[in-house]
Amino acid sequence: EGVGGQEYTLIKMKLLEPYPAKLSSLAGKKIFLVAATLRPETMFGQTNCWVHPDIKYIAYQMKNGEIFISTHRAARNMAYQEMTATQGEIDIVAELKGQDIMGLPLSAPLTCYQVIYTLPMLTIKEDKGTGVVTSVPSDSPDDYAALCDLKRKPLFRSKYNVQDKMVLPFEPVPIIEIPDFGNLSAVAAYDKLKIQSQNDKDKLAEAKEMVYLKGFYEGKMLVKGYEGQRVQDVKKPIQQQMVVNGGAVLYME
Ligand code: A2H
Repeated sequence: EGVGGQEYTLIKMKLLEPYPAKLSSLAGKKIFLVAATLRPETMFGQTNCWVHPDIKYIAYQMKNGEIFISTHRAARNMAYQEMTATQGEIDIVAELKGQDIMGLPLSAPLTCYQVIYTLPMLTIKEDKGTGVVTSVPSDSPDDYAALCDLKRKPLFRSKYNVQDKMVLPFEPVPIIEIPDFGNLSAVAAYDKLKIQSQNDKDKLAEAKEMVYLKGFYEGKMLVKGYEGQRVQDVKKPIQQQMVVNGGAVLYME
């Protein structure tokens, strides 16, 4: 544990009011679920936000008056990085379980969907990033598999109190073209390997291997403003664009 290692982009996904019971005392304040990603250039394709129903999260006060939601572990890292309201400390305003923040509407940077929802992902690790993951099913096999699970299984949705409207209208968005994989590389890899669910660990690892390096070196952007540019060339500029516009912050762990 500690600071200094991997740099992540923290995507700020703004919670829309009215807030749920456990956060109702925070009405009028800006609350963000923050998701750690290594792929800022894919944020044009966000379709939802993943939280684990059984993981504990906290809401806490940041330096600029905003409130972030993440695991306690990530909050501690942010405290060390002088991002929280009191330097080195965490001012907790709510303690939550993933299920308390399931099915909530969010506004996220760059995505074409005006409102996206928090949905359950059972493979989230408690000890990585913030415990909150943004979902880009076009380019992440894990995200596509988890979204397919929810779309196919009404019982899985109802178990976690997720409504159809939070899942069914959301389709992967073509944002990056990769030779041999087309414009929805995660979908192509998922189909090719006949992946069955988000728990298909080995095949998902293989799918990731298939698309990542090739995507980084040969992937070309399809989105407006970046058309035809290489993934490796737009990563930093797109990260910076979000940071400047208040949609993201940098975070180390
Ligand atoms: B990535 P690394 Cl498009 N549990 O973001 C499980 N997965 C987590 C996590 C956690 N606690 N925290 C972050 N992640 C995911 C985008 C993306 C990502 C794309 C393609 C691949 C990809 C959209 N989801 O990651 O072990 C986040 O998903 C492939 C591994 O630190 C984050 O980036 O390398 C990535 O894993 C960080 O994993």
